[in-house]
Amino acid sequence: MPKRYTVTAALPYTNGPIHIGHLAGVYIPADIYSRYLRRQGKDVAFICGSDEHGVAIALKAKKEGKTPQQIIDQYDQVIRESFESFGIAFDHYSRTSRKIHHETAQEFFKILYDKGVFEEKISEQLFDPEVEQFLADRFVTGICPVCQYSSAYGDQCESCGSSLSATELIQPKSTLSGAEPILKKTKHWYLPLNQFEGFIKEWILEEHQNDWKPNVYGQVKSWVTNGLQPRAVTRDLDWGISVPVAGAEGKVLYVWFDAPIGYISSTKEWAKKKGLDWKPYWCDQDTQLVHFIGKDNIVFHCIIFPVMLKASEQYILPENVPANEFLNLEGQKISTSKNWAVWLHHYLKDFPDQQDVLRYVLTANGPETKDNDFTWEEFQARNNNELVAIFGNFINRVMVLSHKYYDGFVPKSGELLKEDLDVLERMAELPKKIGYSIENYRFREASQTLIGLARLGNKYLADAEPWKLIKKNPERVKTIMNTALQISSGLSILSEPILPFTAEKLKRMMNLDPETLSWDTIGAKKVLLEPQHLLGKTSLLFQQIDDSQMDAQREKLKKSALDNNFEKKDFSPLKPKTSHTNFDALDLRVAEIISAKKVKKTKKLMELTVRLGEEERTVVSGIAKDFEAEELIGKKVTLLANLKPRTLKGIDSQGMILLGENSNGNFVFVGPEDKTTVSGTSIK
Ligand code: B3M
Ligand code: ZN
Repeated sequence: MPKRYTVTAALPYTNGPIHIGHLAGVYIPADIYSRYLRRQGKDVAFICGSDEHGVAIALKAKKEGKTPQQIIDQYDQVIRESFESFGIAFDHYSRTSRKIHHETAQEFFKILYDKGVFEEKISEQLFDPEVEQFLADRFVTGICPVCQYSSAYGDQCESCGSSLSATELIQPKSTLSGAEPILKKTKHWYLPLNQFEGFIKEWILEEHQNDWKPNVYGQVKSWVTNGLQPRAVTRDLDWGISVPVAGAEGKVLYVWFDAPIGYISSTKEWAKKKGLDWKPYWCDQDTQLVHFIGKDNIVFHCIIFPVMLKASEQYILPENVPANEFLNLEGQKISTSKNWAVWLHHYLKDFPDQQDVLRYVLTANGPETKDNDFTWEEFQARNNNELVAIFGNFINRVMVLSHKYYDGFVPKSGELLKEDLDVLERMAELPKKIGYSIENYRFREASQTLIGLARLGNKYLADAEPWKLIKKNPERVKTIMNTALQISSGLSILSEPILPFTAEKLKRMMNLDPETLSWDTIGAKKVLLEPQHLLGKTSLLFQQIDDSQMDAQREKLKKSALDNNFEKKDFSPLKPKTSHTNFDALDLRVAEIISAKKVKKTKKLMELTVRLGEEERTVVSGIAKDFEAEELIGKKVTLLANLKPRTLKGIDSQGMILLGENSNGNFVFVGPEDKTTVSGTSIK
């Protein structure tokens, strides 16, 4: 048993508010886990903070004509409020712009530097000649060399998840000016991940084969199989933490170098405030360190940060990194830029005091093992059929009957019959069962076991029918109601990690002292409510949600996405003027798709056979996410037919199909609308 727990949740970038995807993927699971541990009397530090450096923030500031400082101050506030209102109970929430973090990150860099860990290299990097700035990370986009996605960033492709260097991008383009970057020499410090391959293999691939989630383990494995490369941890940028060594003037730490150190600086700040020593939380082998993150952060938390920790020779390594997959929304990827999201501050306006409904739905349907879809239909169904009809209904019946029969005083139980003993027995098993699920990061399972207890209580009452017995056998009814009240108290205790607001409310209704009863009391089958205990006032725990509310939400989503796409879409700047000769050099043809199949082991690529008059050719196109193979057959498209062939995943692609985007950002064909167009003919 570990002595203490350091639980971290990914530091959100302060370049926008947070949405349900963040909550489901990271913050709710982390909060449930920490709340549960605290209830078991464990020493827990649940740590988070705002991630305030990096290009994403510098870019947002440029776009809005503000300073980065204004941007981070604005969103740090919004994000804090969202967390607080959803009951995400961090022990500490800091900011990476604080002095303590700058110092901690610089010190960390210095330790590795002094140990000679880094490689110092002068290399050619992308440089925007128009704004005179080096381009890294999100300052540059281009075609992903791995999956051909057209808007990969300079450090990562969000489509296939590959981690990239800006110079690997095909047809790179500056996001600042739209200019084509040139190469310019600059010096940087590299973390030689390649030298730590053996360490990662032994530590994760061998030791954690069975206890890490398959999605996490699998990603690490494929990284290691592809070979780890040295990675630059410094950048030429004017927003960030300056590199604390001579010869690095004007350079800052790469945001992914400083951000995870933010967990440490936030812990330091917390410990100082509490008069504690921070060190055991990061350096003592008896501490269990757990990182809650989304799947796009796996490489940083499972490879890069652990290598940093290991190389420093003074920190512990994470015991687990239970990364979640993504949550989609109404069948589409959640997207900030397309405004396809449910923002927490909007939700709260429309559903005040219903934080637990969202907590519950996002837990019950959490993307634990695969990407999942959030729909308003399911939200409504889970609220009405589970929270209202099962949990709320049970509590309401118990409370109303207790007030009616006994003026709110807990009746004394007579002899317990088999059916009473059975339910109490089953309740006594739950602390262990729910605890096991939570300790193993199976929060969906935990939520269903919890609802199972309310279901059990409901069924118990329905079978015992105290309302029918009250005249004939009032003594028996006392036992039934006493038993039902014990179950209600059990629910108020066990629901706390998942439904903290409901637990609070329920405890008030039952007039329970929140601190006196523990999970152990339930497990030990002790009486939770003594006879003659006076209950509090009854109120409804949950409210029915009707169709019109859901229609309104769906409408709102569609409308905001449309507005956003038409009014604010960032169209890439027009390219410089070109000559007719250049245009004439392109041979555009009408082509008919005659067969299609997905390219194995890729997400986006489709292998197509197209007919151009007499001729048939193979073309590989990145459309597999937007079309099914079957629907493509017979479609007429525009083909750039005289492009030099290119080999993609071992297939020779002879040409390029022209594509546009619809308002959802999906690919659509641009081309011959008229069905009579003959394939093979030139497009002029
Ligand atoms: N700021 C990235 C993200 O929001 C990020 C996490 C940092 S955790 C150290 O995806
Ligand atoms: Zn890619």
